[in-house]
Amino acid sequence: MTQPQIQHRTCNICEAMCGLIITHDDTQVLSIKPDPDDPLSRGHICPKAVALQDFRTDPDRITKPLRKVNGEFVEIGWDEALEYAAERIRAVQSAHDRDAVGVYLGNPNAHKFGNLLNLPSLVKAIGTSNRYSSATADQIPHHVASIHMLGHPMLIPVPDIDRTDYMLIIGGNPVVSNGSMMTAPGFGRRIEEVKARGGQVVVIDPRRTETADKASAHHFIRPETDAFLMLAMVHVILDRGLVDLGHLADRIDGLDALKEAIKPLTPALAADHTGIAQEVIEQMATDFANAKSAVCYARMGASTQSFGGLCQWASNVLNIITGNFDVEGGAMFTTPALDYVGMTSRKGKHRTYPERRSRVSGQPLYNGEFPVSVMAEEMETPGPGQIKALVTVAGNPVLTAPNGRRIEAALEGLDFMMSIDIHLNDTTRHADLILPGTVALEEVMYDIVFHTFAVRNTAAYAPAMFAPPEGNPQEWEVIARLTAKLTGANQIGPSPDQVLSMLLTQGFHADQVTIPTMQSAQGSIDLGPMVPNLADRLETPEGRLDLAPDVFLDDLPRLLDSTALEDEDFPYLMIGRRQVRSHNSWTQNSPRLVKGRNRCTVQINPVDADRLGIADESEVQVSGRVGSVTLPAEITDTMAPGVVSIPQGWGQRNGQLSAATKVQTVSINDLTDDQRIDPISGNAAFNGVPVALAAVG
Ligand SMILES: Nc1nc2c(c(=O)[nH]1)N[C@H]1C(S)=C(S)[C@@H](COP(=O)(O)OP(=O)(O)OC[C@H]3O[C@@H](n4cnc5c(=O)[nH]c(N)nc54)[C@H](O)[C@@H]3O)O[C@H]1N2
Ligand SMILES: Nc1nc2c(c(=O)[nH]1)N[C@H]1C(S)=C(S)[C@@H](COP(=O)(O)OP(=O)(O)OC[C@H]3O[C@@H](n4cnc5c(=O)[nH]c(N)nc54)[C@H](O)[C@@H]3O)O[C@H]1N2
Ligand code: SF4
Ligand SMILES: [Mo]
Repeated sequence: MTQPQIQHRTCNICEAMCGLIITHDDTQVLSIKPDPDDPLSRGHICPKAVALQDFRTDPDRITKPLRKVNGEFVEIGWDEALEYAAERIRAVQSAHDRDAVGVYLGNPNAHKFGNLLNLPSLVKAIGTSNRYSSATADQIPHHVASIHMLGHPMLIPVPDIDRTDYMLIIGGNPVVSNGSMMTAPGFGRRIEEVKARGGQVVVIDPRRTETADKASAHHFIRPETDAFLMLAMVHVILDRGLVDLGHLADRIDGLDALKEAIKPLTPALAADHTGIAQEVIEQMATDFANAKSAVCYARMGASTQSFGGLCQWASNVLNIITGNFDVEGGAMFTTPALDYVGMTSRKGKHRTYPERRSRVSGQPLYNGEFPVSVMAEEMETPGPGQIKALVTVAGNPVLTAPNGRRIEAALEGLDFMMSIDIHLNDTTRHADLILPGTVALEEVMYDIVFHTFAVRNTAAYAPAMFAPPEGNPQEWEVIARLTAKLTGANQIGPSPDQVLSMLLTQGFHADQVTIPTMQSAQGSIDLGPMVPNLADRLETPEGRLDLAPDVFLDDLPRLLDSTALEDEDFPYLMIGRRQVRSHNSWTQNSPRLVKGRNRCTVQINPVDADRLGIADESEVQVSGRVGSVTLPAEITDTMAPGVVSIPQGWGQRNGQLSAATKVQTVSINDLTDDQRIDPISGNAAFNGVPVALAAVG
């Protein structure tokens, strides 16, 4: 055994980028502790950080290429595997067309620097327009709002929570999730600090969440009615002459069109739809406008719903018309060391959006990707452009996409499927070939994406801590080698380190942030709080900010027509839930994370449970248009009446990954409906799914 060594690195599991201090020797991790001096996370970690080591030593981890022969996976060599992959991809394309090979990229890629740098070349080499990712199960409404209002999908407003006086949180549970499109580790402490300086945090959620418990106030809302609420607040602010466009005033267009468009969106109407009293809505609007600084933050609950596009637009409008955009304490824009927006600038370019529409049901394409909701129909529906083969990289759509079992059935009909993954799970078990990936501790760490969304500018780099399993190339190299096989190149491109060094010279902190300075820093480098900068960075062709893009105004009639009528067959509304000790669908094999009672329960309000004769912990059948599941009830007044919640990420049917849980759990996406979609952005509407409940036995 070698002498213990210490490495500072940021955690790659969720978006929070917590600073870690890891003690290790040549073969194993000895301890994982929070870095108290990290300028962003300030000593915060969650239980998942310690599990980082488990993903490396997981006995079920795939470490050799697996090829399916007569229905059984057999180990094969790397050269043979890459050769086979390239040959099958090209064979399917020769038999059909280039678009016959679909690509699905999952969430872990966003945290894997080498993948992010190399996947675009792989996708280009495959040459397909059938591209999908978890982004349309998650966040595309944010990008769509930024594209239409600010001109660039990655110019994302981030709440300046550390200086705000009033924060309105709509459909986010950052005390559990640690923030999303808002990297904000230790959110509970950050809320305490807002309150300690005399500010307020108000939470709007159909569930009284862990975040709501720490906030100054919480209001239940009927799922999918948030656009009514936010637009009614805008209505009040306009009506009472509380508008203040601040320093961006001479760059903002569309105020008159906005005024006209939202006339019908009154607080009385919003009260009807949301279930929040009219006086409360009016008070929230005036409090927001009168606060020294304020910020509205609308997330998952407001984006993965039928009005996701309108919600993200409305949230931006609230911040802009109250002078809380690009100013301290409001919604601000980061200046990261790796300037992704600058690298991909659209300044002066006229483009039309959506870029395309999908073949079968005409859903919009943004950022070069079709909505994951249409992936099944694109596999099932014959004709030119039909998906006949699929490549997944770090994704598990059978458990994470709406109506995932429809995707699962469609996978069975493919001519070829391959996955780059570390697990055999409900998605990858359908592959003809699995190439093993490498885990975080075997790779360099630099976060390209989440520095762009962080509430404070920092930069951190760490080299790989361990070698990959014997014979396994680093994952970026697997991707690069497959690309080379497809293009016929006899060499792979530069290493992630080489690319990073180059990109940092073009960023906002080129003088201060290089790989050597980050390595000698012993933890994250502090680059300070966010600073106003939007005036020079607007990416619309004319460099102006549009308050009232047509794409949103044109969707208002659909909102106004939506009725709160109850569906007789499915009278309850289902929403999702995130949990502290799991991450999406892939951490359920870590014994230290899954230990304890079964957390895959349906939460039901006591009044509803009473009416249905459902006892706590008894089995309940939950059914919707696409499927039905049975799981234990958890009766709790944290749920709004009429709304039930099931956690996401469970329900692995393949025995292997559920070994650690011992109990059979269910997947919420056996119930979510691929036909429920936000037509503006194409995002899946996971929330507000109509369901029926019945006691079992
Ligand atoms: N109903 C409902 N559905 C949801 C959500 C919800 O709130 N409600 N949330 C949505 C959101 S926000 C997201 S981001 C998506 C996520 O959707 P996905 O990205 O499809 O799913 P993950 O669970 O993140 O699956 C990650 C996959 O990557 C593999 N993996 C993990 N680490 C590595 C690695 O280092 N290398 C490789 N090659 N593979 C790795 C895992 O084994 C797993 O197969 O789910 C969405 N689905
Ligand atoms: N522990 C843990 N942390 C995670 C993850 C994880 O799986 N586990 N996943 C990571 C990922 S990929 C992401 S994208 C982020 C997401 O992070 P968040 O955006 O914080 O997501 P959730 O925790 O799902 O919170 C969504 C909230 O919306 C509420 N909600 C549902 N429907 C509605 C509605 O119609 N209106 C309103 N107002 N609220 C509604 C839900 O009750 C829930 O409290 O979390 C990340 N962090
Ligand atoms: S909050 Fe997220 S980044 Fe921080 S330790 Fe937990 S999983 Fe890692
Ligand atoms: Mo996500």
